[in-house]
Amino acid sequence: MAVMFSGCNNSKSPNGNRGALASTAAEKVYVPPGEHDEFYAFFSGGYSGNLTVYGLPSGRMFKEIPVFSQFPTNGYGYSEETKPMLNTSHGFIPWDDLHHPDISQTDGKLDGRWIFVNGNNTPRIARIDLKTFETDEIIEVPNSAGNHSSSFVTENTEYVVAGTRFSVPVPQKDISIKEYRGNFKGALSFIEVAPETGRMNLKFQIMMPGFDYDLSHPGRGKSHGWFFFTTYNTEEANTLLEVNASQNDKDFIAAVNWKKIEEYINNGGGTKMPAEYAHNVYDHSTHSAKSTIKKEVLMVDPTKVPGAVFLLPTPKSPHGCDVDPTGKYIIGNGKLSADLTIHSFGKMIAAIEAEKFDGDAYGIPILKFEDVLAGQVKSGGLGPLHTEFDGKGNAYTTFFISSELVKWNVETREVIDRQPNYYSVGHVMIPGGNSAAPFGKYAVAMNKITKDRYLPTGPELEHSAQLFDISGEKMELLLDFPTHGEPHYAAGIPAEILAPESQKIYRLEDNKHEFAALGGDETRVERHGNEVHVYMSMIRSHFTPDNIEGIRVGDKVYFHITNHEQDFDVPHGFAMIGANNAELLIMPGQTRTLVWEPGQVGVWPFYCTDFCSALHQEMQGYVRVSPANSDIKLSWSLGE
Ligand code: RUQ
Ligand code: CUA
Repeated sequence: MAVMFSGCNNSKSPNGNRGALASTAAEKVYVPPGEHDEFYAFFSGGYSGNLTVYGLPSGRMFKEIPVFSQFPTNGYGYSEETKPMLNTSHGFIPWDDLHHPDISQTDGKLDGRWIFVNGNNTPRIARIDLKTFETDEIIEVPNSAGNHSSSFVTENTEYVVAGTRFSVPVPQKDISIKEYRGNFKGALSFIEVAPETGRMNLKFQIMMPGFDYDLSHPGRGKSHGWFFFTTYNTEEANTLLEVNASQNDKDFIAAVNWKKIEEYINNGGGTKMPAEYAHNVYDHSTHSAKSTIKKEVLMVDPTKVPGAVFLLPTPKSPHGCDVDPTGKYIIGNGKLSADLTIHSFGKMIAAIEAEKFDGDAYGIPILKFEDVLAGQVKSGGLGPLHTEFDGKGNAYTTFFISSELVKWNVETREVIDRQPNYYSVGHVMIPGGNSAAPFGKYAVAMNKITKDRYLPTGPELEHSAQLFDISGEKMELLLDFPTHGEPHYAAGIPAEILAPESQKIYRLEDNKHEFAALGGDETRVERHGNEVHVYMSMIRSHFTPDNIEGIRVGDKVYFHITNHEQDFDVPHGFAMIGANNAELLIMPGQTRTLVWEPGQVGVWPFYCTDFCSALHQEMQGYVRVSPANSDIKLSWSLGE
């Protein structure tokens, strides 16, 4: 018996089954050592503030890209060069809540140049370069709070969009919360993206009624030029929302004709309004970020632009707002509804042209539910949240309450298959699933509750992702893997689009950092009053200079360190005892600066943190710190 039991335990999970896996599942996710995955998947980190990079189908994690949060692993947000990335109108904010990654598109197809992500808490959008996998730009979104319906891009990445989840007084002012109704407003922001550089610019905001704007997606194909936003709390309640914001049988999807608004503002429409927001840009030649505070925004009153904004009644507190690859259908995932609502873009246009309105909300025309409805998926499940597409005419909707992924046909709206999720699924991702051309081979469900799926790790467990093979009629569960932080959405792309472009080093001859020590003779130490600047270089396996004397208590020491390696995958690290920030991890050809304010007299070491050669442990140096009034002269050794 004992032998039998231990045999069982070796081959089965503790609850005695194989989680309904077919025996071929392992083969389908097995990527042999040394071989590469077929897809990159970028998972939002939610409350980690960062983005994680995984391979599919293996589920292996490759990297965590710091975006909105300080990241001691490489010094992002700690080094002088990257601190400006986290600047906002509220000052330095070293954390955010990152929800929805979206990859740039050209002609509705993923082009793999950038990935955009939103910061939910202190409203921001970041752009990450997919050559370097580094955050290149962060723009704050003014007049907003809880930037949740973001950061989705239009068919040619003309715009990346942000919509406020919480309506607030615009401009902000000191008023009673009881005066919410009519006084609080919801700003929808359209941020244009420069086609060559990706540079973001807040082109205009639309001042909408004080609803909660939850998610959004662009039109595509025929509906290109439109953007759709789900709303809830159209009741405009300001207390006990779980009851008071669920009174209306239907909330709305707001349909925004951004081309029309573009035309309006190009003809001088809109009102300039004071607003303070940070725009932070990282420059790869200076290896440094700059933060600028902007002072103005162009505000559009939608009632002044006839034909620009309409409201589509949608049951019942819709969450996800998803547009199919053809652009014909807009799916409202009414999270308190058992049925899924599918609106028809064509019917919407016809109803608008026939001016068949059913009243208005603050002057914005409301269409009739029956006039825009393409149909419903009946009894798909309970608590629909998000829908993704495979490009073969099928949609995949997550149901949070019934904890399942449901496949249905977009045209017939018949349910084809359903698979349980472990447990309580939020988003689902199919590579390219938010584009005109999805790669419908895998779907990844992102689950909120993990419970018994992994070995327990105390009260907090990582969330789980589940990989399905969706190449056949029925979905097949292949793999479970933990994800870091709380993944909301993710974005996937074939590896063959990104991998060949991935950058290997920064060229030293392109390094324009103002404190770079490029040639050997540029390494030196300079004192300007209490400020000391150390121009340092690093290469296997030494720092130049390695020993420094003449530093005093009360000095502010800037270590500007340039990595002279020009080989792929040879970063060096730098850590200084007693420095109250983090290490630096410096890529080949890059310059980074760490500030250290020595508080104690003595001789203090620094060292390289990344095991870079057999003599890595020898990669070290000392700084002699003398009393504040000492007259020991500044000196340094260059290895003689
Ligand atoms: S959310 S689980 Cu996208 Cu932040 Cu729906
Ligand atoms: Cu350089 Cu270890």
